[in-house]
Amino acid sequence: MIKAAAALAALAYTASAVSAATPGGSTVIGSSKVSGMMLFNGAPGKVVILDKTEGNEAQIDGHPAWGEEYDTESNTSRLMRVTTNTFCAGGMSLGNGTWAAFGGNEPVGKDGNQTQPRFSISAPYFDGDGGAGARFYTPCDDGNCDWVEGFKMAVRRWYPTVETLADGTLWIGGGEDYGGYVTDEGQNQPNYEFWPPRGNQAVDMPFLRSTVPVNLYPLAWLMASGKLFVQAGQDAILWDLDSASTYKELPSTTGPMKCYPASAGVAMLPMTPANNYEQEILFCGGVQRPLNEWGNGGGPAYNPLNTPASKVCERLKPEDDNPTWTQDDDLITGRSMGTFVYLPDGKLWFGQGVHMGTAGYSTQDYNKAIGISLGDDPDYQPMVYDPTAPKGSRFSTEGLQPMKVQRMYHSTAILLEDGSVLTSGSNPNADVTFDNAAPYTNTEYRLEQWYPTWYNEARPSQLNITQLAYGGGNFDITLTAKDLSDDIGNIKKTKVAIIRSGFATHGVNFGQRYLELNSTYTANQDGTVGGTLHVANMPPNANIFQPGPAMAFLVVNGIPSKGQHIMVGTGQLGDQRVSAATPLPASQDAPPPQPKQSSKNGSASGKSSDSAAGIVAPGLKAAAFVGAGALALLSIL
Ligand SMILES: [Cu+2]
Repeated sequence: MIKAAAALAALAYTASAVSAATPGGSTVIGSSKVSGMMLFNGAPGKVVILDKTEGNEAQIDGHPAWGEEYDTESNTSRLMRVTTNTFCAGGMSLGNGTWAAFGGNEPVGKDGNQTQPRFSISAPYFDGDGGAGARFYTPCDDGNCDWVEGFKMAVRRWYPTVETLADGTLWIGGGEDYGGYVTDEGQNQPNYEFWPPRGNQAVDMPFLRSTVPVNLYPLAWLMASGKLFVQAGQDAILWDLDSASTYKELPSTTGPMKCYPASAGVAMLPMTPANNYEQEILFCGGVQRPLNEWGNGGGPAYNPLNTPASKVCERLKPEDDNPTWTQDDDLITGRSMGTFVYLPDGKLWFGQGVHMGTAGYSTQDYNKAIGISLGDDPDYQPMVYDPTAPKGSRFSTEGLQPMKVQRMYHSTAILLEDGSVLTSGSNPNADVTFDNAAPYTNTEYRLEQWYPTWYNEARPSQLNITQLAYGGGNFDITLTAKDLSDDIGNIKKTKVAIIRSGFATHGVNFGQRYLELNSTYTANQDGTVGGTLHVANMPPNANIFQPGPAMAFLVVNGIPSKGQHIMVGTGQLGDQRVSAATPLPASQDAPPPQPKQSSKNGSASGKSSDSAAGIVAPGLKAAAFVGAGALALLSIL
């Protein structure tokens, strides 16, 4: 009897150990049907995965599938219709909630070979030319919406970067006509264009000519002034989009190469009231080799598999009066293709990638065991980076277990609503491959979810906001004793974080931003634990955090609520109706404990006790996320 009970208990323990989330650990939650070369969080509980054209087993419309929407709560998915070759596209969300994926490759057959005749849509994959492709997806409620194709950019772009602008339209820059390890002058695209198109012509950008050969997926962020910061090779500029000219040449770094295929991990550091929304970019890892060794489209002029990836982290404030590259803490282990993902608490998860070599693949004789991969020795150990920690202690692996699945070339990671990180992909092969001698270089479909150390803590209530304006009125959030973990002291440690998780591909989550809203508080004056958080709208400058979809988290003492999908801005392209910010009331602490007395009339901060609600600027309608996002594709043409 006792024995049976013990056996049962052991069984129960095993079962829960398998299914439960281990803080600091991870779980393989299922498998995608297409390999996760591109990944974004498009709607509550739903991520979209895009692959390149290849021989996935899952079929749609008589050809292999290359797109999928995966439900992270039910672990079910539906295939999506993507027919033009998305290898290696770039993408981002527009200010109206539509997602876009631009560029890629010509039609290919098996093993990525050109179709015969070239550019024909033919067996076995029946894919179309994605070189200048522009594809759009607007999330909807009914599980039926899909990619809409048939639009074209002005030029072909393989490896383009996409950044949202202050009016919610897109900047699409760089890339090359056809694939290659690095850019060749013959097929470089030293230019950019907009979507919706402005005159249907690419605008010349000399910086993308002078940075050949290491300028694919140029690293670009819109800055508070409206200038575009662009980094490629070891150089950097601020670009004036209005005059279409270089506004300022920034110092070059002597540190590692950061652009693809060196593929450093990059992120704009969280913008907070405490740092006055200062914009600082962090670059970690990559590969340090002289410019003349990067070779050409066919492959590198050195053997990357013998080259350890860099540990070096550098920061730059592009709009400082005198911007300088400053050394940050080293990565704990060197990394190419490492990926930063914001966590709602204001720290950054860093994972994925390899210790040796670079992104990309090419047929060489370096190491046949790993097929054609130019990177090796995957790093399974995630780190957490705390930008506010004292120097010397910013990276930590404390309490973090190694991940289970390698994430080499063509892998991705994205933030989920519950504050965990979903990782997908890895496929350093020209086509679906299961027979490399080193199995970790085979095509990978497993999805693995990583859990922050606070994952199982009691969480504050989810916010009930749907839309945020730029400036204008403030709104109140009622904080219960439960939200504050029964400790009134936590009201001082409460914030609202807005995160755009962005469009993940090739080790970069394009468009990723973190902004803490300005806030003050009024603690309950009656001695009970609770109060009101007074929260400002977005700062009155759409360059700081561009319009479009994002998630909002209530964070109390470092523990976040579940993320609420919201719309930042009007939900439409064009003028975002920026207005001056209304000052917040001064914070009011709880009175010091008094001798007990009757307090029938003593309750009350006098603040609204409504549940949290987003207040938007006058003239804006608070719209549900899907409502704001579901607009006719016509409006972006
Ligand atoms: Cu690629």
